[in-house]
Amino acid sequence: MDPYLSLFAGAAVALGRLFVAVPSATSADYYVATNGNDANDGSSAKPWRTIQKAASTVTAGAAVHVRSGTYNEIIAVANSGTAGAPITFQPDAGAKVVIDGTGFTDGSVVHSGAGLFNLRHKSYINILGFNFVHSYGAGVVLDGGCHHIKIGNNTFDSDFGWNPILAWEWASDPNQRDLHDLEIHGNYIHRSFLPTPYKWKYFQPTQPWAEMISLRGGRNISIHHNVIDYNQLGEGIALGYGTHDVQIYGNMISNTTSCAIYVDGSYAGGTDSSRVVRNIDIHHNRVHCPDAWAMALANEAVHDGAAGTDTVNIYNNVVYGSRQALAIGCWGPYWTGGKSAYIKNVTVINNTFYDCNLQGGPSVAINKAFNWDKKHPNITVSNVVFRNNLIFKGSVEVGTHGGNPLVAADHNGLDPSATVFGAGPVVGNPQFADAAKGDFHLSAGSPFIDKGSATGAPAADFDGVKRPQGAGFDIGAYEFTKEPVAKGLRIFSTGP
Ligand SMILES: [Ca+2]
Repeated sequence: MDPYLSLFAGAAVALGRLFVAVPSATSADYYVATNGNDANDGSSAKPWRTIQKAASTVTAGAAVHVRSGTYNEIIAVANSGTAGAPITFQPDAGAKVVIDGTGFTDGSVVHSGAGLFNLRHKSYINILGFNFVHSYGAGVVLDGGCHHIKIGNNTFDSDFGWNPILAWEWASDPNQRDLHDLEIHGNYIHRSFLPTPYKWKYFQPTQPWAEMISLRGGRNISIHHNVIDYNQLGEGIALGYGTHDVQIYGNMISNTTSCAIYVDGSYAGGTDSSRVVRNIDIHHNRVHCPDAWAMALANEAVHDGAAGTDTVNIYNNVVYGSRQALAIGCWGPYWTGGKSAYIKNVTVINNTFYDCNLQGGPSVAINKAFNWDKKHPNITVSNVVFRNNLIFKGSVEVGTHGGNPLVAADHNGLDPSATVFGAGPVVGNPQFADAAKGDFHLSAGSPFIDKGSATGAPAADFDGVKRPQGAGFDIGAYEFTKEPVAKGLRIFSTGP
């Protein structure tokens, strides 16, 4: 793990726990223990043996308490909770519970894409605090029309053949694809390869490519305070297929490949052109991925005319030591070719991007193809605002095919060695507090203090410090304060 991230990983998980729903005193409590018996009644004195027994039995209002131990099973939940009476699955107080999928292979999973803990068309369920290890497929799977689900404070620290957390709308019946109101928070994910005999074959025959948190459809979703510190092959957080109204904030992502936060406007499920990826806010995330793009707005455009991204706000993110900080308009219709797509109405304001050209090229590429992305010009990028961003040890490049995508580019802080970009740039050394240790606060005397624009600036900075301080708005993710901010306490503030 990145040393700076390791410093705060515990804090993130701890803060994530603040969001845990505590079952009410009126909950019906059930217990599972490794010395239990599924013929028991599930009481504290007579616990069940398997989590599956609980998942098959309990109804709305139940709290399932699992006692310490390793449970070698895969689980499918039978019943939903209700708005006033959710069902919660969690370790018993102080217990450490491992859900281990060792031995379960393709023939034994519930259906394609299944994981260790499976919800299909279920609602009002909380899955909190488990340690998932060894899955031939996914980890926690929300399938079809799931809603009002919380996946919080779990650990996925092992080999997974597919996505540790997957929420998708796949269902044979279109009326069962209503996925919404999800909260995915405080999870820790460190995913290694499966050993060769277990390599997942769902998409690729030889490589277990996987997104660590994957949304394929759905709306009203928050993904916050998760720590993803390793993914040998695949993205960190990825969404597409018409997913909309999503908040991605307070996450820390390091050492993924491909892309840490990936927004793909394509829709793989048909030709429904209404399925636009839209209203996505990406803020207060911290990313360090030497082999990956930190953030990318892409469009693989699997189906012509059914693909688009509209309204993405990217602010108060800190990215450093990465392959590239941000790409807008990339991974064009690369896979199928010849299809068209659009990305429009994007704001990129008050981010800090440091040392993000580790494999050449610019730190920020807007409307600009990769060398191998031959069909990229089929994406039309438009209406991009790029303001108050600090780009040091890196540059910004903007392509103009289809017209200039920028409606405003101003008040950015640039490296003296980079090509001057946009209106009213401020060029200089930002004088970070301690870049080598990952501290990108500005020091007194930084040329970027009070030189930003008020227009569109977030009301608070990465730490939650109100903007502006002093004589004006600063450039970058941090607003300079004379008194040091209590780092580690406020770093995960959600801002405005
Ligand atoms: Ca200021």
